[in-house]
Amino acid sequence: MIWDIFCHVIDNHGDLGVCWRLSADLAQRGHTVRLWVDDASALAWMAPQGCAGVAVRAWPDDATLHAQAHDPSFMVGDVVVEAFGCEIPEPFQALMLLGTRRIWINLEYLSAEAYVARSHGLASPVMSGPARGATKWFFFPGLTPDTGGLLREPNLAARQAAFDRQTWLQGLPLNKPIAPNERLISLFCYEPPALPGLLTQLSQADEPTRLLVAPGRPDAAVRAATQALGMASEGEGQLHISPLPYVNQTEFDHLLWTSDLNLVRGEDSLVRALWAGQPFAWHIYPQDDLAHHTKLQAFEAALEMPASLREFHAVWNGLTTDGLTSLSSANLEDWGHWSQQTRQWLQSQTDLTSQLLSFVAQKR
Ligand code: TRH
Repeated sequence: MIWDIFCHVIDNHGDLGVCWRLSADLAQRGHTVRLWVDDASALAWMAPQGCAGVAVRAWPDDATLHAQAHDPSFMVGDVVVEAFGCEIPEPFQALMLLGTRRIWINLEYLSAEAYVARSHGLASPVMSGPARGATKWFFFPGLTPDTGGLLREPNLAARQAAFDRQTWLQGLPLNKPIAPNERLISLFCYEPPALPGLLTQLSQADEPTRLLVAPGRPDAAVRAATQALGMASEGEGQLHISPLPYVNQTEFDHLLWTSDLNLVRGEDSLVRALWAGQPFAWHIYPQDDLAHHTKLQAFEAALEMPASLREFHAVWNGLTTDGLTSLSSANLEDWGHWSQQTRQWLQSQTDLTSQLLSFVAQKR
């Protein structure tokens, strides 16, 4: 099938990260995808190699849409996906009504809250605009079989089985080589209030830690925290800080598979941390109305997270100002055990792209 996927980048990298991953997964399963995006700049590092079968298109302006409307060779895809509630331009909606029926999917954000299973797969009648009377279908990613599932490419497990951690580490551009006994912690976060507490804890720990810091907001947050603590920017005591460059999505997986603890954020890196099967903690995207507190608690409950990891999440996400839970070997071992069990449970469910394909087949 031909797919038109619309992505509006609000902030950060998750909107494009998810849309690219879905597009590439569909293309690898033999579909043709046009990814319409208003800011594709992050693809330069996220997916510099592109993907056969995916054409990235600028968000269509009026002139483009006018030209398309008069171009007999242009056909709207069999499936149109509007990601995360972005509004498809009205002239494109008008084109969607011409010819054969298109399936219109509203792909939503991932959550473990109860409304997800209730709303997944529901029809949403279009009440106004040129597509008035048409139907959109809600498609909700989720953690249970009664939702749309999680993105998981068919070759992921094989890639993971063939991965060699040591070889990969040797190719990582670092400010100081990693010692054999160093623990590796990857950091991809916003501005966690407990970041200074984390740096202090790691610098005073019994064993040495290498903090591998993603560029952008995580790097800026670590710089601000070291400055506030009067700590050297490369760390002190048992902590050594190494800033990383942006890497593509495949390499980002390798970082998560390699690290002894992954501190991830947002939506897509959370899912990749789940597939990595290593201990991880989530810095949830903060919302002004504190809706992220409920979302975090639903996630913890759905995945039956151990109490010590919930405590870490509460402090890391600023729900409490208590001291940060210790990243002791015993805790990491516990969290690793839980993470592997969780991965196994999630792997037993059908992945998002397979579910989306079945859903579309059923609605056509
Ligand atoms: O960037 P994010 O914080 O995106 C967020 C969330 O999606 C959130 O739910 C949404 O509301 C908000 O954006 C607007 O985190 P996320 O979702 O993990 O996306 C990051 C993407 O960037 C992911 O696909 C992984 C990718 N990535 C790389 O490929 N290489 C890198 O070096 C890094 C740091 C990230």
